[in-house]
Amino acid sequence: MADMNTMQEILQTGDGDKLRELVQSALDEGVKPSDILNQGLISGMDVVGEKMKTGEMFIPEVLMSARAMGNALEILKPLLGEEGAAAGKVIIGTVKGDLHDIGKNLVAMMLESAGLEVIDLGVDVPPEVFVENVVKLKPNVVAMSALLTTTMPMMKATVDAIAESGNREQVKIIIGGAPVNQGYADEIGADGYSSDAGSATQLAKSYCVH
Ligand code: B12
Repeated sequence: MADMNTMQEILQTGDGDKLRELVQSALDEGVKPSDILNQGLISGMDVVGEKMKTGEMFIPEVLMSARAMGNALEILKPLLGEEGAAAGKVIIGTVKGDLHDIGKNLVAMMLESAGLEVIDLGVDVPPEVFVENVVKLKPNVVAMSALLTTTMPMMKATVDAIAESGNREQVKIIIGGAPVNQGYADEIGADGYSSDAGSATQLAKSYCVH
């Protein structure tokens, strides 16, 4: 029998090859891809998130888990597509002037693993590039990351640019990154803020599932 607890444990060790094997054998046993995703991988990543908060796991280990999850997702992605379309579309990027992307990448991976379609615009993304992609891709959610106090104002500039383009009503805007908080989100007119990748996923999903 496929054992979801083992899957969660292997995810925490960051062993991508072993995790792929476990996912494949669960599929061979007839376990539904969405059950593997939710009970094995996402639950496993929840534990990783908790351990990160309590200081039991450090960033390099978290990244290894995230990468292992990415490996396993490669197997599941096409199969999940068969079960139902992505629950929503998110564009994500680190704002102009800011090159920090570890947190953004974690958030992007978690969103993907929650079944959302994620378009990653990368780092140093100017407001006009966010706007172009809102127009072109019509996402449900725009997610912005900033790690520097000097680049936080770019979040406001981006919210304003989206509003000026006439698309503000069509998207929800969420922000995150160490210097940012809920108060800042309110101040610049963003729809939401999350302090970590786990709650970012719940927030984004709440804006996607209709
Ligand atoms: C790694 C790092 C770097 C790396 C970045 C590598 C990379 N590929 O990202 C390098 C060495 C390149 C770097 C460069 C610089 N850095 Co730096 N860097 C850091 C460091 C040590 C860790 C950041 C990190 O990755 N954290 C781990 C991730 C997982 O956490 P996170 O990003 O906060 O993300 C989580 C949440 O915030 C949230 N989240 C993140 N994004 C989003 C988005 C959304 C939508 C949501 C909902 C949630 C969310 O979820 C994530 C996962 O839980 C921090 C110190 C620190 N402890 O934060 C300094 C820090 C951010 N850097 C700092 C500085 C000053 C710089 C430089 C200016 C240094 C210099 N003089 O050149 C340059 C700037 C370069 C630039 N233009 O961006 C300062 C910023 C000070 C400030 N208040 O502005 C810090 C705080 C260090 C310090 N104490 O001085 N840095």
